[in-house]
Amino acid sequence: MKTDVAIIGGGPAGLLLSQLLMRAGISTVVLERQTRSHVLSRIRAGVLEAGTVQLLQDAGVGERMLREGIPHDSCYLTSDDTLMKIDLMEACGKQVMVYGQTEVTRDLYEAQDAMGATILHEVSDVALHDLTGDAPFVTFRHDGADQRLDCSYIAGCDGFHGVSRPSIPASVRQEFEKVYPFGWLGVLSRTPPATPELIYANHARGFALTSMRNAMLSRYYIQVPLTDRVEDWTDDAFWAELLARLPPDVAASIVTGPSIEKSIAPLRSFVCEPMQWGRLFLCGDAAHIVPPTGAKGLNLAVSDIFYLSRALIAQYSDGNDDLLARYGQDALARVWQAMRFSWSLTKLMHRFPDQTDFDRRMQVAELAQLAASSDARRLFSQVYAGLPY
Ligand code: RFL
Ligand code: PHB
Repeated sequence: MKTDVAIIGGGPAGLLLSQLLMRAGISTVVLERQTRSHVLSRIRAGVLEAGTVQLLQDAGVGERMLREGIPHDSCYLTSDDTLMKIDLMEACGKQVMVYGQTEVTRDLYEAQDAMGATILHEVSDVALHDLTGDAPFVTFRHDGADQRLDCSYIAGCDGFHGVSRPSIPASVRQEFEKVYPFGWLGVLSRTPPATPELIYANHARGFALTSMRNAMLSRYYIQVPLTDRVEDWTDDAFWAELLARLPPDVAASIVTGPSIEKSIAPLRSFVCEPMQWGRLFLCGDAAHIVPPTGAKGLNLAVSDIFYLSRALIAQYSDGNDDLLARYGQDALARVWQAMRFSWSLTKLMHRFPDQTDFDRRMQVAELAQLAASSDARRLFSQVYAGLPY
């Protein structure tokens, strides 16, 4: 098999890259370890930045998102039951869009099918070869047979546990990591959302978040110790804990119901440098992980794809590889800004096991500054709604 760009991973990053490249006449093959239904069963991110919304439209996959997505002009932060509105529109002139990662991925699969894309599912033993030469190739098993895919470039879009990042020699790779001492227990329920806007709550019992997918689908999270297992949490226990962490009037408006998905995600900040090695380019979670506070994970995967698709299209259309040579540099500049924002919002909104009274006063002071200063709200909103590419 032969293609221009081999894409490892058929999550949102890999599919969006394939979609943008195919529209520019560049051939791709996507290799995905899981079945399509498995990829589409993962409940993850929910908030799209303005730039993500634009790029999805440019990729020809914006129609359903514009019809069914919910534009949000603001979000709320609470601290010990005091509610603070951050008006994104007023602060920076941008909105965000609530539209689930599952739906983005579904739209991408449909658009790719319509274009006759080659997406191979249930591939195993993927290995990358000759990355620093000008004829790299990928070997893998599919349908019980060993296969070889020759290509000009490889995009590593295979998430945090994929094979692409470890294919960069350990001697050149530098990894930056921070692991947080808690996780998020998330519940999806077929109930109307509590409030029109998202609420990030800092409470003495721990962090909580109210979010949604649509008018009849709510998404809620609570901070839990890393030792908790999802089986330990009955629906009743989850709802009781969520309500206890929200201001009483918000808690009173929550409609509870059976969970249709329940999972615990640990919180981690992680960056791999460089993001490129020879003909291999890392994108999305393969290169970096953010804690979900601030919803930057999916949006960063999309901004990586913006930089990489632009660079590959320049290379194929006029032979100019300047943008490809600086892909990692361009992507990382934005990655570190989102990294700082997610880390800082995580520190601001969670109760840490070793938190002192002094640390708590620092949170209170920072929240007071956000409440008092339109400059502080502007800086927050510019990153929350999405820095420009
Ligand atoms: P993905 O979505 O992980 O897709 C990678 C794909 O690569 C496949 N794969 C392989 N394929 C072939 N060969 C291999 N050896 C392979 N190894 C892996 C995988 O099966 C998968 O289909 O990465 P991508 O495309 O970079 O997209 C990034 C986003 O998915 C991610 O940043 C966000 O979902 C992060 N994230 C969240 N972000 C938010 O903004 N808000 C959230 O609420 C939120 N919740 C989450 C999350 C990430 C989670 N993970 C990864 C554990 C909840 C979880 C549980
Ligand atoms: C979600 O709706 O899943 C969501 C929203 C905001 C976040 C993280 C997750 O910061």
